[in-house]
Amino acid sequence: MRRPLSRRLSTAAALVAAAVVTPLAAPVPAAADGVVIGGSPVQVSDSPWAVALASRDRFGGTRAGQFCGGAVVSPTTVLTAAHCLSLEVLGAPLETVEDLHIIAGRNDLRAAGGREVAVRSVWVNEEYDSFTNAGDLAILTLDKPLPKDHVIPMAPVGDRAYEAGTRAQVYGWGDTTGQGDYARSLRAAKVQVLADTACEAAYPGNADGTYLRSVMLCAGEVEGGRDACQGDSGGPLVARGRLIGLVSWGSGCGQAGSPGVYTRISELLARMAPTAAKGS
Ligand code: 4AZ
Repeated sequence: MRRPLSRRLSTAAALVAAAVVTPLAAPVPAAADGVVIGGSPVQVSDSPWAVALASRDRFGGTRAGQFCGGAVVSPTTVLTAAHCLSLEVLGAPLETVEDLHIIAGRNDLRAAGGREVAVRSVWVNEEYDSFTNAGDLAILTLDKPLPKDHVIPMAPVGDRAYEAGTRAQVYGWGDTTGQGDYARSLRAAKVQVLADTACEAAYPGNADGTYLRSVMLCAGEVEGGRDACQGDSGGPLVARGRLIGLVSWGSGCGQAGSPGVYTRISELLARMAPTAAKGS
């Protein structure tokens, strides 16, 4: 049975609401599609916390309606990007999208397998600024719990996983070439956490956007070539086995001098309850 989405505030969401607030600068929002540039296929069984966000009603059934990514942080909680749920991306108000669901445990979007779980409620960060892209976070509460082994811990404030030079991987079913060649199967690209100064230099506040180190995370390769892209938005950036970012925005995909920008997970945790901040 289909149920309309609501924007009921969960406890976690309320905590986050209190938290992710503010920041603000000016970038170019990431699109509704996602692509991992310069990546290679991975088994979703090895990264079960990487899920697809989908609506066949809005995006058609060819690729099971996939349009963004998400990260499983509790059996019933998936983090994604706020911009994935915008009118611009959905082409309709969120409240009217009745078949929003996540797809877990499925490598090939054109095959069966894994599970599709309806989204029961959605919390979109009220502070998300579609012009600046700051606060690009939404929390989905699932209708039924996923197995516990799907959950990835979030890296707390001060975790070494955020240090520049740390190897990371970004996951998604997005465009793999920048030409609209959307992946059938989950892919991952090896990137590294870059110094905030790299993104501040790339996105100082011009038309491409403004990088805000307090709420965003910079990752990619200095020479380009490996990056997230359209369709990967909302998907996980993982380092040291922990979630450090969500695909958010950037200028193009995989271009030298234009790193990927991610929603910084520690910002979220820092504003949540102490127990959550410990990653438990
Ligand atoms: C997008 O449009 C998008 N290269 C996502 C990530 C990046 C650029 C665009 C980063 O969804």
